[in-house]
Amino acid sequence: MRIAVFGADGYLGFPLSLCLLGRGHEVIAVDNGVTARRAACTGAPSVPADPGPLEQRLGGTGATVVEADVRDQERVRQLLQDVDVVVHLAQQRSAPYSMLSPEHALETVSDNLDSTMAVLFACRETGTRLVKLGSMGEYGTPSVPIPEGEWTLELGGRTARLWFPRSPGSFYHASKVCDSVYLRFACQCYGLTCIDVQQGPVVGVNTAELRERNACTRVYYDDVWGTVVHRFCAQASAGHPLTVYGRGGQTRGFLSLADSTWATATACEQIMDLPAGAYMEINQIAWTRSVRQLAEEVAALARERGCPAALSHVPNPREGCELEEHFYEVEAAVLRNWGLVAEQPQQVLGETLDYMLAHSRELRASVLAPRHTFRDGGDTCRDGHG
Ligand code: USQ
Repeated sequence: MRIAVFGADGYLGFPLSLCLLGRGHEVIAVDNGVTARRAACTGAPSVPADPGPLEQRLGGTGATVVEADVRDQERVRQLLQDVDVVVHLAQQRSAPYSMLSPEHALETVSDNLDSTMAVLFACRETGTRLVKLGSMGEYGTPSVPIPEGEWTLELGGRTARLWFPRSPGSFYHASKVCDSVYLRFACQCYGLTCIDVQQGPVVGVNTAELRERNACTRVYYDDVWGTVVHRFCAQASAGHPLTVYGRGGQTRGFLSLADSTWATATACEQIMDLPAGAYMEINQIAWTRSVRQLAEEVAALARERGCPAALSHVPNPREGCELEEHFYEVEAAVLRNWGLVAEQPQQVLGETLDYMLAHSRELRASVLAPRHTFRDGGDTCRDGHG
């Protein structure tokens, strides 16, 4: 199949492109380099700091690399001619970034909306099927199990198949809710075919294809772009306490980078079997952990490697926007049915820690502690990072 990957230079996009190529697909890898520029503005280097130009990193694979802004409707229409499936990853993907200031909130919601609308209308015209990366954070943390797809509501003696209620915890997550609303409607109205992948935080630095090419993806560890496990591993490697926000009972559904690329590549193949007009939601997670448990596991692995790692419960910068103790259970039957054999947390955490230890000299100490809160919405950012 011909598959376009929008956001191919990101943490997920690059390994996904390699995975699709490995499965024999033709890949059009599209990016405009904005994530690296945004990260530079918040003083946040990735590890490695510069993995090199995408064209070079995909050299010899047969992938077509295109520099393009996917908010540009006309450009997206051209790019999707004769493309079977597009994977849309080209969005602002950090919850903390979206909470830095009113400008960052607006940038997040408008960029994410513009790109989704451009992709949606191009798909309508070209008949390209869409695999869209959403977020488990669309649902928040309700005190009941989160179903996969629609659920049955009984009210007033009647029943209805409805969407599960959304409860986003940042403007970023809210932008993902909007994406889902527009895409579901476009499937119903225009006969678009879409898999909306509600994914939990992705963990890890490696996939089979990255290992084979001895290549790296962009891994962030700072308080704006770094996700929790990458931060804990970087902190342990740099001798910094592991910053558990608040009580640390925040529980999420995680999966490894290798499992995420496998699952998204499988979605690209499975979507061809869906009837036109189908809108399918999947919950892309493999295992659940609380933040506190993760910190304890990373600290234990670090101690095994001779690093004296300690936990520090710091005031939660997301106070008021997330619960620190809650019930969390997620239905994730689709991935199981597709045959995912998930990598185990112990292995993924150990590998990520070893990666950070190997790069410990590159780690920037100033971005390891939280610098911004969700509620102050801008002043620290303006003061600290212009
Ligand atoms: N946390 C800590 N200490 C830290 C950093 C984070 O305790 O140093 C906690 C946060 O308070 C939060 C949890 O860890 O409760 C997860 O935070 P995160 O930064 O790892 O992930 P999040 O902001 O939720 O966003 C990430 C990705 C996003 C994706 C989302 C899936 O950046 O693109 O959509 O995970 S989900 O979390 O299910 O919404």
